[in-house]
Amino acid sequence: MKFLRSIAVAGAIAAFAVPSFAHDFTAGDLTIDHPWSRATPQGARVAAGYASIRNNGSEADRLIGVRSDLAASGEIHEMAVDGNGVMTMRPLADGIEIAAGEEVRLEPGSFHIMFMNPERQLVEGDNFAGTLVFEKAGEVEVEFAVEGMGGASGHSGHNH
Ligand SMILES: [Cu+2]
Repeated sequence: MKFLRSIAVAGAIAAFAVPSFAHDFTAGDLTIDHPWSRATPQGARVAAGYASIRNNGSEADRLIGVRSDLAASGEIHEMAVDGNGVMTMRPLADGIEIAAGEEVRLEPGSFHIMFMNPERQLVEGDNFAGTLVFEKAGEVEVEFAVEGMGGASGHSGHNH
C-alpha cells in the first residue's frame, strides 16, 4: 500500500510540473499566450477577450485592432477607476503599446478586448477564432478558449 501511495504522489507531482498544453501564437517578435474568454449569459451584449502578449523584439509594437466572426466589431478597452472611484471602462482609440521586451496582460479589471453584440452565447469549453491586428507584426490569427463565467483569471489551472 505504501508503495502504491508513493506512485500516486509521484504522479500528482508530475502532472503538476508538466506545463499546460501549449496554447500560444507567435508572429514575428510577438508571442500571444492563452487567449481566453468567459462564458456569457444568454442574450449578453458583450463578450470579453483576454491574453498575454509578449514582445521579444527590440522595438515597440501596438495592438490596434481585433476582429472575430463572433461579433461584427471588437474593441480594445481599459478598465479604470474614474474620479468618483467608480470602475468604468473606456475604449482605447490608439490601442495598447507592447514595449520592447515587455509583456502586457489583457485580463479582468485591466486591459481587455470587448466583442460587441456577439451572435451566440459563449459556453465554457467552447472556442472561437479571432484576429489580433498589430501595427508592426500585422494580423495574427488566434483561438480564444472559453472559460467558466466565474473565472477570475484564465491562468488558475486551465488545462487545454
Ligand atoms: Cu470593455
